[in-house]
Amino acid sequence: MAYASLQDFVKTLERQGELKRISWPADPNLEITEIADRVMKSGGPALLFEHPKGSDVPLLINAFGSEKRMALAIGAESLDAVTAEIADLIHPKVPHSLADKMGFAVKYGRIALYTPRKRKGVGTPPCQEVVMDPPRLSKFPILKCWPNDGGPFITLPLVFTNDPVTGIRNVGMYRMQVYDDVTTGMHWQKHKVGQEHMDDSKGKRMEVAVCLGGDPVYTYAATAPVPKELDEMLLAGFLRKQAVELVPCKTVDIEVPHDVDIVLEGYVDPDERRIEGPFGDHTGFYTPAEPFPVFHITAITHRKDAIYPATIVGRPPMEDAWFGKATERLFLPIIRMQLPEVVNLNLPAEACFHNLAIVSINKRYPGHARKVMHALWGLGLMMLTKIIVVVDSDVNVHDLSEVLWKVTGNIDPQRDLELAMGPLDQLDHAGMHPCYGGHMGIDATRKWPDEGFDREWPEECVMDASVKERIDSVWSQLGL
Ligand SMILES: Cc1cc2nc3c(=O)[nH]c(=O)nc-3n(C[C@H](O)[C@H](O)[C@H](O)COP(=O)(O)O)c2cc1C
Ligand SMILES: [Mn+2]
Repeated sequence: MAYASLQDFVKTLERQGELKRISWPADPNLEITEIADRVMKSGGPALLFEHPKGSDVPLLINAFGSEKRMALAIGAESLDAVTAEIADLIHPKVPHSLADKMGFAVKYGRIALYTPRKRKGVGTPPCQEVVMDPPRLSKFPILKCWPNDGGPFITLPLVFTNDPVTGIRNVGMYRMQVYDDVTTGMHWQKHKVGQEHMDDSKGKRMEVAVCLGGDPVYTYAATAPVPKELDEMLLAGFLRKQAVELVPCKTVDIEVPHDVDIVLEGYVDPDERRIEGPFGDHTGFYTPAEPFPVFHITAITHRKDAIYPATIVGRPPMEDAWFGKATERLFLPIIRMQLPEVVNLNLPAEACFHNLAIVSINKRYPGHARKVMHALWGLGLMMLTKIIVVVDSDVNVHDLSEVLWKVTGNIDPQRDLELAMGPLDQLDHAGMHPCYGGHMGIDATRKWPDEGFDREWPEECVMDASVKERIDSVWSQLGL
């Protein structure tokens, strides 16, 4: 379902008991982090700080911070429901009856309806109700998150750029350090599409628009690792079952969703770099200050009732765990398109998503686990996965106790490790080189004779079904 605005989402969360309002004037300088961190770590609600110190714009945080809220944000009943929907889209049942055929046509016809389009309404679009003169970032309660941070930064920006060659839109989430009222950093990392657009702009200034808020599905879409050819706003339209309606910016040739809360318009100059950071990062460590591109603001527009959306990153689990979990569930059917042997996937939040992937497979031939490791390292941003653990299909990848039992028991480290080199996440602090270093695969599947294992693989200890039934029937009498 589509939300008319971020305000609308706030009301939905409130109705469902998922949001707390805080009228105490918490300071965006560190205090909001301390409050939000405690609430995130304990699975608490979304928080709306109505009067953050020093700003008259309310701040929303932890709005995506549970499975229920993330599902609500992307318009789904649950994250697994989205997996099923995407699987159905990719593997449609071949229509036989007339009714099936009509359903088929309706389903695929609808996708065209989800393509982003120009705004239907007339008059001033909500996101341009106020044109700030002069533009002033200090109006907003931008967080300084951790004591040794290089300054405040915008934590949930939706960065819109157009491919200088093909014109295809990209929306990514890249943090933006605030340098002054009209200048910020632009932390698109080496492997990200924003950086690629800048590389392809042949030294010319590249226009950028940054949105904050609006339908929360836009925020999820900006974090999704979709292929470069696919517009994140089409994904957003598909998830919310309604096309995203776009309006042109005032000073740059970029279109943005009409309903977002705040728009920062401006440009980056491919030749300019400025020291960005250090910042406490989603790895739970500070990542060092480094030169990154600079974003110059040419205009700021916003809704009259704008809410400033924010998150914090730090030692996991944090709110961003749910962005990762939504991606894990949405992309599982897409991974299965290329690797049908994959049964399930777990990217544990504690391992920051790119440090560990646990994958279960239907093993069909010797060396199959290693084939899956290399295939995943060749798939989009999965290339950054430091450790891949492969287990048999009967292992529940989400039960870390079961995974640890099977992995430690099933491997001979001399035989079952696959060591390779490859790209690493730019935030990885341990790699041999920045952005490049070791990858490890652990083949924790049962070993087969044609993999050189000629002893018998042991049987698991499982109770007889008849004994279980008998004990079930007397269980209540045992007082246990
Ligand atoms: C809260 C949050 C903050 C993020 N910050 C950054 C960042 O500063 N730089 C970056 O390159 N990616 C960051 N990411 C990850 C990207 O948004 C993600 O890789 C996305 O797929 C990039 O989009 P792209 O493939 O269109 O470049 C962040 C993700 C989240 C959830
Ligand atoms: Mn993208």
